[in-house]
Amino acid sequence: MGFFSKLKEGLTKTRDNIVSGIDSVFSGFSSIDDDFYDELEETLIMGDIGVVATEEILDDLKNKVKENKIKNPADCKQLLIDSIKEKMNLGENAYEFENRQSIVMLIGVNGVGKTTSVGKLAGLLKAQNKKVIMAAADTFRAAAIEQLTEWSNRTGADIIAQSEGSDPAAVIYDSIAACKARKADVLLCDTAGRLQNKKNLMEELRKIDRVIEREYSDAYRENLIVLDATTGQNALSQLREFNDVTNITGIILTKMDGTAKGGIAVAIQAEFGIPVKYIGVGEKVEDLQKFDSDTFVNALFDVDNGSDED
Ligand SMILES: Nc1nc2c(ncn2[C@@H]2O[C@H](COP(=O)(O)OP(=O)(O)OP(=O)(O)O)[C@@H](O)[C@H]2O)c(=O)[nH]1
Ligand SMILES: [Mg+2]
Repeated sequence: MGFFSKLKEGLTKTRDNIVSGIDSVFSGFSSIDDDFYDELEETLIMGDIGVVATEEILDDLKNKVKENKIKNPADCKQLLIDSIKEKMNLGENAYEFENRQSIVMLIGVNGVGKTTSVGKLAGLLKAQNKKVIMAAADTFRAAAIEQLTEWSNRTGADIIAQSEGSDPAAVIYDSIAACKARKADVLLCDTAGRLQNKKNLMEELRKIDRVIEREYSDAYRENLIVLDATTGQNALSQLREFNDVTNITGIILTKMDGTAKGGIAVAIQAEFGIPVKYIGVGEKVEDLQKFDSDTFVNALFDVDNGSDED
């Protein structure tokens, strides 16, 4: 199955959750009035689109309705789709790190898919003939290092690891040395999701930051937070916490296969202005792709995507 089909299938529950509700609003009203907008608002919020995004989308829709003198609720659907697409457009430099000598940190709470995403990203970059090194900076448990070693075998990306319990900043230090010696393009860093509290997390990330500043200050920095879509609104509070302690430059949204809460992608982007850069729809190396607002919203609304249908 191709990525679009998988995404579309993965978003089935989300679609049922949001789109069927929207469709019934569009068909249940004969005129565009306050009740119509209220009903639409409730449906979007129930679909995990979030309060902030919903308000912005509705303001935009109201303007478009006025401008185009639209009278029929059914004619609003396409305007709504367009408005969500615009909202989710990435900035131009979203993937700049791929073309630079860069260091990419993957952070996030326990079990969201950090290690898996490091492996999948390594696969994507290897396919572009990049020289990739993975840093096993989750030293909390031996299994994490083994898990990343498997991804190294699978993708052919190098791995730098120390033993369980060692200092994550020391692993980063070694990895930077390896990057310089081997002239690597991208350093992908796995991190631990089990830090007990915000203070520990802050200290660990600061220490890593200091090592990078000292040893690799010319590297392009990318800090990606990994969020599990199935956690819905909880993902927003995780992002808030991490954003307080470090400069998050993008989001990897995992487990978009089979969740009813895929609308969270829209909420996150609107609320924080931080782009969703990748989405995961499964456990295999090919199940991570760059986020594309057209593809995503088309899959969400079941609009045919001629270019990538399979
Ligand atoms: N269905 C699905 N499963 C995923 C996806 N991404 C990751 N997983 C699974 O989620 C589980 C946790 O993934 P990990 O990569 O180990 O998560 P982690 O954030 O590194 O976890 P810790 O190291 O324990 O903090 C694994 O079983 C993965 O296979 C996805 O996009 N879809
Ligand atoms: Mg892990």
